[in-house]
Amino acid sequence: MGTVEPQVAHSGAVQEVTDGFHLVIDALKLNGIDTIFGLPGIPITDFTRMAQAAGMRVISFRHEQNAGNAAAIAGFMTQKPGICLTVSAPGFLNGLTALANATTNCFPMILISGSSEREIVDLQQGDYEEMDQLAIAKPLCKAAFRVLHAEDIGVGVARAIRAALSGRPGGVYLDLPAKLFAQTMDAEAGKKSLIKVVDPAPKQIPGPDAVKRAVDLLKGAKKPLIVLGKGAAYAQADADIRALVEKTGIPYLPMSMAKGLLPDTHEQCASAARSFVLPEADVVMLIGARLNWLLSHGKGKTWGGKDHKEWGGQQFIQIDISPQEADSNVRIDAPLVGDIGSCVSALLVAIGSNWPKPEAQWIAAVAERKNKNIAKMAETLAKNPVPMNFHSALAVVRDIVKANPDACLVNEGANALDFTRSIVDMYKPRRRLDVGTWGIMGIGMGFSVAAAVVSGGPVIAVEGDSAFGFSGMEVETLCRYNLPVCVVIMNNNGVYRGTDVNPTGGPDVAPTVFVKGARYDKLMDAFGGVGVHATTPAELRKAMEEALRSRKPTLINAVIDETAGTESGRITSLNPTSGKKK
Ligand SMILES: Cc1ncc(C[n+]2csc(CCOP(=O)(O)OP(=O)(O)O)c2C)c(N)n1
Ligand SMILES: [Mg+2]
Repeated sequence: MGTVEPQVAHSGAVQEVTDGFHLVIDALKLNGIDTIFGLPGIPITDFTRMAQAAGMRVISFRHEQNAGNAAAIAGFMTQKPGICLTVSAPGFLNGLTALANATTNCFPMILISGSSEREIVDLQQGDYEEMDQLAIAKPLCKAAFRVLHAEDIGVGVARAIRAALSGRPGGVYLDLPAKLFAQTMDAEAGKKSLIKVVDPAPKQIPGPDAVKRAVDLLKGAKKPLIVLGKGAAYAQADADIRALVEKTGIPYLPMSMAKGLLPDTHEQCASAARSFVLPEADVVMLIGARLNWLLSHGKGKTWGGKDHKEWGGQQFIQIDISPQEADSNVRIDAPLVGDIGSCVSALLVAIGSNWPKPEAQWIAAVAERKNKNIAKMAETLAKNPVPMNFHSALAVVRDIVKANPDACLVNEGANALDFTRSIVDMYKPRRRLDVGTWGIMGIGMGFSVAAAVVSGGPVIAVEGDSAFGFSGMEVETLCRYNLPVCVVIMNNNGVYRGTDVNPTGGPDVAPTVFVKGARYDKLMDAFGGVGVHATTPAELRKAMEEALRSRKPTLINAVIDETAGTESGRITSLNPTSGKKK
């Protein structure tokens, strides 16, 4: 229990007192939270010092958005809420994008922000960094709380933890006005006011009827398919999920961040036959995957519909912790509501030990497509064009990840994202960390820092040159904490490509184009890390091997053919096109 200097009470007796600073730290520690990602300033500078003095790991960033992204992904990796700590108004706003992104992705995090004086803020009298932060945070997170009195800190922290972790996880905002930190109270009473949260993410057992309905539907399937989402990865029910996939023998598709839940090289993995299995399947079991845009809303041509709105012929089983998820886009025939671990283990019991494997014809058809596409990809990967392109560079990354299956792979960009997702196989759960539901740029260095801090192991970050720019200053953070992160920048001179020209012939370059031949590696040199300029796959391989061996913060500027990418990577079709004839 942290206490401040003893105070002499009127009676002359010495009274141990504590204060808001110490109570927040004690409340977090009591709940097993040992790391804070943040950025100091008024009113939380002393908080960061005291947290470090109390034995917490305090990781300071150069911009709050990166600290917030770090907290969010730490939450995803550990099932403990990641903590992001920011100063009032501008710092808070900088953290807010990460909080909203965490909520969208169902990552548990708590954004703790200092705020200015309530009396002044509420009368809009122009305080230092004045802002009604609670009101602004509310629509962007799962829950938002403010604590005004030291004796309520225990409850405030407990409520934030429960809200972040229970049910569908998400982002929580905790507003701590400056005055709270200095408030004192009797240390013993303070200690008693803290809450160690019991069972913060209670199991939610699915109803037996719902389990039976799901199993009956699966039993009748001729061409079943399982889709694993990042909810399935988050659940940490890895062995049971694998058992369910293997006992049923059903082909499965991992969504991006579910890659590695089973090794991508698993014989039932249908990733390489995605465009075949989605329209062909008759019963699809979604495990922690939502039918949002990433799955074309469960309808349209991707699913065998004739136009973009028509449903395919599939029937769906959806395992989700939220009872409101079913029917969000198309009919869900068998919703299975509960936590994924409980749902999957209930299914395992229900399917028993002699579940019939899917029809051989279906398995063979999937295998044929898959093997054809894998062979085609192998041919492309074997080429060694000059200049290097995404494929020849990623063939190297693929080998390095295979040799280091425990490494986390952070990934953002457009082409740099899509090609990496399809080329680089993952072998272990929760190792692939990427742009998630929103396809957001800027997660790169925040995720990398957190992945290294949380796992203690190596991290490889494959970054588009544009994507990297959103959080690039955090390479200093990588160096400051000496983190084993190897950043590989797929440098094609711009957003999607480096070839656009200004149609007016004016002096400004096109909006998608950057400085040609930029040397991102020199950024790393500036802070004492290892910077490497790589123009061939051999140079890239050597630099990556060395980075993984040395565990030194490394940035490799991989020079990629500037003509190699496509507009928006694989989602070109989402670009609105002008209705006006050219
Ligand atoms: C916060 C945010 N801003 C903008 C975008 C739009 N956007 C999508 S991908 C991308 C960058 C693509 O370029 P790069 O990272 O260099 O990848 P490349 O396709 O060139 O490999 C941008 C700006 C976004 N997704 N998120
Ligand atoms: Mg680029």
